Amino acid sequence: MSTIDKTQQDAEKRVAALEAVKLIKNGDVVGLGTGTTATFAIEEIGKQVAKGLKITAAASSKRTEDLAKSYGIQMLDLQTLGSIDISIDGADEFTESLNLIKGGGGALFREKIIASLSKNRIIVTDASKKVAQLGAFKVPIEVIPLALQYVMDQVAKLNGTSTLRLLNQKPFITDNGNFIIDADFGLIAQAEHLAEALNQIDGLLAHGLFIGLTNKVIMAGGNGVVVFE
Ligand code: ABF
Repeated sequence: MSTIDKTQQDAEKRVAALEAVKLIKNGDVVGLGTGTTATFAIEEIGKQVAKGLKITAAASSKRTEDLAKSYGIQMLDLQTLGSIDISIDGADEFTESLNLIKGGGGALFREKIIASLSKNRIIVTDASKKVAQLGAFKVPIEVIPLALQYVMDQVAKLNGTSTLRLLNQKPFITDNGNFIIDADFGLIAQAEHLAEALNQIDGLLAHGLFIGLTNKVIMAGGNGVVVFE
């Protein structure tokens, strides 16, 4: 991607994020996503908090938690949280039926818990994330390390090709101390079925197919903001 394209994409991410932050009300418990688009939202929430917006929040990753704290946002412990009013997070791919692939940043497990706890789940994206069918982006899968080979073998039975995610030539380690495999299933004809099949694999903590976990996608593109709901 050229610098101009990247600048344009960042501008779109910011527009979408700011639009989502308008949905937050005083008193809300807010779920904070991870990634560059969610970061634009967190920065804006920080500005609104400085101006007097009263909210509390829960983070989908350590880096989001640190960022939110740096903006003076009051953070809650996810462990004891029974409900979240609104969450704002990014995605790697989405369809008009509001199915997603998430987890490119490696925070998919907590992102899924945040989405599951949330009454209003908002996804913010630039126009590049919209697809007719999920699957060009590989499906991130968080795996308990000792089950790595077992999970990769089960993924292969579902016609997926697994690649262990690396960082500096070592396995990428999630906030939960686990590995990520990126699984290539090709274009996914029936995402619901694949998600269900992956859910059955022991040792697989979470996968990046988010089915029925989104109320609204706010996408900003060259023609302005488009909302899918
Ligand atoms: C998180 O950040 C992830 O689930 C997704 O992988 C990624 C989106 O990235 P970005 O907002 O940086 O494009 O929401």
